[in-house]
Amino acid sequence: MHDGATDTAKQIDGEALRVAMAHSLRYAIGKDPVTATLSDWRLALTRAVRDLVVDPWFAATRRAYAEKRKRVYYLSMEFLIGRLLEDAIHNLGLEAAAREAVAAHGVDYAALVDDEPDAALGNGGLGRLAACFLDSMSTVGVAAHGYGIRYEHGLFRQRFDQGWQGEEPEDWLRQRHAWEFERSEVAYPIGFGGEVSPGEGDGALWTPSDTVLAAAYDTPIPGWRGRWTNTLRLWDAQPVREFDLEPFNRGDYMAAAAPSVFAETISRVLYPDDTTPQGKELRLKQEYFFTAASLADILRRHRAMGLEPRSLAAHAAIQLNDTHPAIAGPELVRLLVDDHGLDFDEAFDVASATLNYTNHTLMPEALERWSTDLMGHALPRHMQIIERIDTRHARETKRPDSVRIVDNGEVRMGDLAFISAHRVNGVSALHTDLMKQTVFAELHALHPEKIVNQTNGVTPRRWLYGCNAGMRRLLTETLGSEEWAADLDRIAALAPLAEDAAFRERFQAIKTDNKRACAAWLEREHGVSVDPTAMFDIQIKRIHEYKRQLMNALETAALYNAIKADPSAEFAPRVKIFGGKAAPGYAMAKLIIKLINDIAATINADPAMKGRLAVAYPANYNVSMAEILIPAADLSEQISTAGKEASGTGNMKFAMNGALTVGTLDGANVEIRDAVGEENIFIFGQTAAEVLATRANGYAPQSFIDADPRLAQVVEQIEAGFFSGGDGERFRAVTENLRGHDWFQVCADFTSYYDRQRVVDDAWAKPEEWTRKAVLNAAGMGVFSSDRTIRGYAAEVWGVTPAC
Ligand code: GLG
Repeated sequence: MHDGATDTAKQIDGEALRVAMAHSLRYAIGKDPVTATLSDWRLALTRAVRDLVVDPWFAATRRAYAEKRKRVYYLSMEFLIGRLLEDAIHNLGLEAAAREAVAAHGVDYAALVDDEPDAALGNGGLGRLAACFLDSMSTVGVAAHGYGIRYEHGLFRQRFDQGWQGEEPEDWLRQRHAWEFERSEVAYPIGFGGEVSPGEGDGALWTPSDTVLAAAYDTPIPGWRGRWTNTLRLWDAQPVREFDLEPFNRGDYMAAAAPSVFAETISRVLYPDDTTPQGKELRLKQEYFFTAASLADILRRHRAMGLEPRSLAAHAAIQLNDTHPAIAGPELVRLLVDDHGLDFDEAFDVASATLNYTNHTLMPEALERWSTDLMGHALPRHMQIIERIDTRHARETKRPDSVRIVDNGEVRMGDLAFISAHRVNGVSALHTDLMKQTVFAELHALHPEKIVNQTNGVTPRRWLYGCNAGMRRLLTETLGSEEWAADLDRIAALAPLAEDAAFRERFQAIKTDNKRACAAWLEREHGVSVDPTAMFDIQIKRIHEYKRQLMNALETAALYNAIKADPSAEFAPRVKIFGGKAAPGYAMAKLIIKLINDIAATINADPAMKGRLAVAYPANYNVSMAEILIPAADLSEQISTAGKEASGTGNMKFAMNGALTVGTLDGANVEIRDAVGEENIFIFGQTAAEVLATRANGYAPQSFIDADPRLAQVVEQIEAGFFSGGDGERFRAVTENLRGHDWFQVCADFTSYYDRQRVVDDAWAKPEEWTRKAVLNAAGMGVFSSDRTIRGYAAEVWGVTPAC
């Protein structure tokens, strides 16, 4: 690892960048400075910065070829990349120059950066992980391509109508996407449906009934200081021909445009549900579309290097991000057998030596299954190959009945991915253990070498260096250079400084500044005013029952009751902040959003709560909002039912920025506790094993409600319409569920959670001690850099040696 900021990135000063910006504005954007809008200036700066990325990008590509580097292909249905301009500026060390250049044009830098739309091509953790991995693969120098879909509409925009979630389409591509390079010369035909007739040997001839084109768009992803740069290639679905001439000539213009409507639908919109896949034909087509295009591209590149298809695994490792691209197994076999003449067994050996699969959830409803009818209809040749893979596996493992990919008229994509993969990984130590014991128990017994753990991480460039300028300066000064951003283990040097009062004071001052900025933003953009000296207690993530935003809301209401009952009682002043979207079809999650907003309205309207308790739920949580909230957090809520959150990654971002965690022993929380020390984290609730035992012993949530009057009171208030203008019906589904089923055991953990929050209050009352813990949290976060994660995949999954 090196120090210093020269490297491959071209150094450029403010004056040179000013000139480059002026040139781009004129000749790339076609605007006169006299009439240029903020967006025009942003596009001009983006183009100028992109120009600086191109040379290091070519250099990395040439080096990958020259050194015959094995390539990594990361196939993901989602890349939640957010904004790119500032990230690139930071990675390339251009911030001072960019600020100077923008100011010289009389434009406000913060406003310019803020003008960029978020690229929201993902739902939540899974998609954001893919984005962090892109950044880390470029930073550590893994020669890689990300492959995904260039959705025209990313995740919907959320608004609140009287506290109810409403959805609006997102249209980030309405403006030109200034980072990408359109590669109209790279386009592959992708077939669907049709007929299969026998071919030679194991081969077959598939004649699809419909075909679309997958057209490539490339975005360069520069790593730290441009030492390495990779490519994110997103596929856009286009018609093979725009028009059917025959109906057009007849004057039937709608029918004439039909092929283009079908094709464009495929990359039109991101499915907005992250845990319950809909068995919709369009979804299957999206999955096949981008997987097939990516594999065609991978094989083309392999052949272009003069290599035989048989040798693919020696030169390429393909990572399947969840089961979404699991059709890669059968598709690769199809290409090798039908197009390249390998026999089936040989082809499957190549495929299963090249592919790897990451599992992100144990919830059975989240593992994809496709009906054999749908699969056989949409992808008839693949259905044949899937059956053959299934039969071969059953024969080889001599277990014909226990594990079948095709079962009960369904194709089980988790099992298909497992069997087609060289390595299968979980995303935290606990999750990987549970994978072995539950969903993949039988397959694990048959293939004990396959499952490995790779605990998630997050990129410290975006989630510390980029979003927390105060901490960046403090760390750089304390650690002697900016290199901590690419070597986060160095942050461990903060640990002894936790005992230094002067250091603590500076650390705390940064947090206070961030909270002030966050409060100003809440006021300006969302019309809520909060006290920046109160504890900022934040839960931001998708709204899901297992993540238990409901438990947080109930605790908030119980705290409100307690303050009302005894105004002199000492509770820490708190601002509870929620952020997150519910899948549009997930009724219970949407009801929970409304409940949070109703509780918020009641509390915020009560003058007795002034300076004591406030609730904010800013609408439309996204990556850019996270970049404002996380640096301002004192307390991070990671309160899922143990055994349900595979890893979590928000938990890491918060701790890195000096927030303390209140959380269950779930996912990566367990490893965070190990890293920061038990006394510096607030753990509560049942363990994963206890959750299972509670359920096995006939869980009766009502008995927990009866046992805790604080919980009972809140549930009764909700039933009486206390928070909802007397409407006792509104939340009936919530309270009936709490009393009757409560699958995620909110009631079982409530008491432990409430009591732990009071321990948090006590800790808040000792500010020096709190800050000491906060410093120790940040100091323990080296291991949660996604650079560490990527080095782990490189060594244990892909068999590649990073270049940097
Ligand atoms: C999943 C899991 C998270 C995990 C993330 C990335 O639910 O616990 O951190 O993937 O591995 N659907 C998700 O976001």
